[in-house]
Amino acid sequence: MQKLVVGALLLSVLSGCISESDMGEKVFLFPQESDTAYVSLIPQVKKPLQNFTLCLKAFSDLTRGYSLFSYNTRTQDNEVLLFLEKVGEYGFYVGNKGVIFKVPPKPHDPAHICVSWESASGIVEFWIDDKPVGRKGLRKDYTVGAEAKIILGQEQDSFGGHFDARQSFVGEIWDVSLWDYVVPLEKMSDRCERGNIINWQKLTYEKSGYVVIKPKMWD
Ligand SMILES: *[C@@H]1O[C@H](CO)[C@@H](O)[C@H](O)[C@H]1NC(C)=O
Ligand SMILES: [Ca+2]
Repeated sequence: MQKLVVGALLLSVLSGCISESDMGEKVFLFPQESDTAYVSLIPQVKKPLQNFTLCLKAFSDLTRGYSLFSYNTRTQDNEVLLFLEKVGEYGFYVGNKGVIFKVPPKPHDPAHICVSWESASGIVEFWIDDKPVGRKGLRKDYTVGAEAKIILGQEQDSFGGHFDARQSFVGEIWDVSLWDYVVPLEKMSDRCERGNIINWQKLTYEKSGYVVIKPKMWD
């Protein structure tokens, strides 16, 4: 299985990453602060996760904290959560336990964020703009639940709800990918990211409230 996926990744590199659907060169734009605008991502497969890698790109000039990726199960808030705590400080949560990664603030550029987690060691590896920011540990031996609501634009405090406008995202998010294994991030090609759980080129989603789909302004 692992070999097949690596093969598929290689193939997509060789074939030059042809877009297969509408979101390929597009972004979700969250134009206003609200507690109603969000996008719910439907995973291609639902399975418990012992290892995963999440990548996304985002632009925002908010100076308060905001949610970038909120994955809740019925029984666990913040099952997986990527949250900007404040400018230059990212929080990453698994099973409602968090670690912080500090990065030099650069508020007016888009950020390319990749983070992986491995249950066997609990190690979280955090990358910004193709550079490692650090490794920390949390929730060793934990398994992330399969039945999840995956929300962009809002931070969930229940299964698919309890949003707070002060934690909402205002800006643009694109190229969201989720894999069910630890991708070697040093080999992550900027343009050929295709997760086997969430794949931007074959995205299934539901959007709600004031969310606009626009062409990418940045790669
Ligand atoms: C998770 O990764 C470990 C290696 O760290 C591997 O031994 C294990 O089989 C993986 N689990 C799954 C479900 O893929
Ligand atoms: Ca929450």
